[in-house]
Amino acid sequence: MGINQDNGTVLEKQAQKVKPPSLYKVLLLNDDYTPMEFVVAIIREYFNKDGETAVQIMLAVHRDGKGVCGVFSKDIASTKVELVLSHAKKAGHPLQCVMEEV
Ligand code: TYC
Repeated sequence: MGINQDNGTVLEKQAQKVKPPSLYKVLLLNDDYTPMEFVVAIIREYFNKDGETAVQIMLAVHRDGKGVCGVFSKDIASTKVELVLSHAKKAGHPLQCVMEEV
């Protein structure tokens, strides 16, 4: 069932059940060993923040135990988590990164 156009095409009405894609926060978790400069570099590289913003986010994580670096679609969030974890592991730091539905 659809709306007939005079050029012969039919526009189907979108089903009401279609939902907007879920969004996910990507968070860094604090630990006692990862150097502050490394965390700042990670935030700049993977979350596209300037130096000042990256320092603020890092200090908030250091103080509060965790902090949001950005909000993304599920696929992008999960890719960011994997890239951050793999970079930290390769560098020998225990930095943890997780995603959480908004
Ligand atoms: N707490 C760490 C230190 O004192 C710094 C740090 C900040 C580690 C944020 C992880 O997600 C983190 N060196």
